[in-house]
Amino acid sequence: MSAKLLEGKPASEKILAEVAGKVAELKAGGIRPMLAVVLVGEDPASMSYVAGKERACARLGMLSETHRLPASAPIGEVLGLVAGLNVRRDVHGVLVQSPLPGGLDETAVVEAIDPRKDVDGFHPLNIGRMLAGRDALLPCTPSGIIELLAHYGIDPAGKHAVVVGRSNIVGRPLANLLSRKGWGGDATVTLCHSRTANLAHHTRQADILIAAVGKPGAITADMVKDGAVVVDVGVNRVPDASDRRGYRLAGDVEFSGVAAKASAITPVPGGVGLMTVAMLMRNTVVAAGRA
Ligand code: L34
Repeated sequence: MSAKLLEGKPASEKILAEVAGKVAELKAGGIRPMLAVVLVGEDPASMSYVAGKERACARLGMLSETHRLPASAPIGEVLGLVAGLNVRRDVHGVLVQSPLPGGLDETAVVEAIDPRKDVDGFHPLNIGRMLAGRDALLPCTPSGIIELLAHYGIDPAGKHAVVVGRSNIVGRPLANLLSRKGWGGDATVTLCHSRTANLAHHTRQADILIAAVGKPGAITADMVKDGAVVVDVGVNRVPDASDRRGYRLAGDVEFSGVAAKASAITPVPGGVGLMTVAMLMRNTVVAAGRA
């Protein structure tokens, strides 16, 4: 089998076009959607993702502002910044880029964000609403994966989806969305992680295999069933002297071997990452529309 490439570009462009329409409606009503991003420290990958989010806002005619703090910023300063953004009427979405530098309590920061402005969907109120199957701001990477599958006509209903990785950002919420009732869900889900015994035994059962491990080459061809749909969430920087940046991007999936076996596979870059940004834009206009 040779896999179909599930490119993020067409799927994300369709969502961004819808979002652009909503931005126009909001502007006609006197509301200009605004995303505020908090970036603590100078992690190069985080700086690049945040730049991508700013570009997406600008392209759609939305406002954005990025608040940069040094890695040495005390927790009180981060919390104070968030508190200020919470009460600003012109700010509709607030996002604190993860990971925070060591020593800063990520949970405390996330819980300080006004749930109505929590466009990452990380606040416990939004997580709880998601778990209960209610309307909520949903986390961007997991909801982006659901949208990506739908765009390519892949319906998880009745399929066995195996998620590898249990992070709060991706694996855990994605397992929930795939198993929930109705559109984009209805899958039977297995959630694997670093303590899973015989990982390959589980991944080989997957009709839809999602790799969200953060380790290049973690999923190899022998771990994949013939004809499986493979979604690669990893964005790993691998040192590469032949690249002008000194690194290249690699997913969690050993691409060439797995692509030979799978029926469909997402590329890295150009796959899930683009969906994450598109869903963030959608959440921001949703939050602005409710303001
Ligand atoms: N708070 N922290 C918070 N919210 C998020 O939604 C994120 N995430 C993850 C890391 N921390 C976060 C992101 O924004 C991962 N992530 C993210 C966003 C965009 C891209 C990848 C990850 C992306 O655009 N990837 C491009 C390549 C980017 C590059 O060249 O480095 C791609 O095509 O995959």
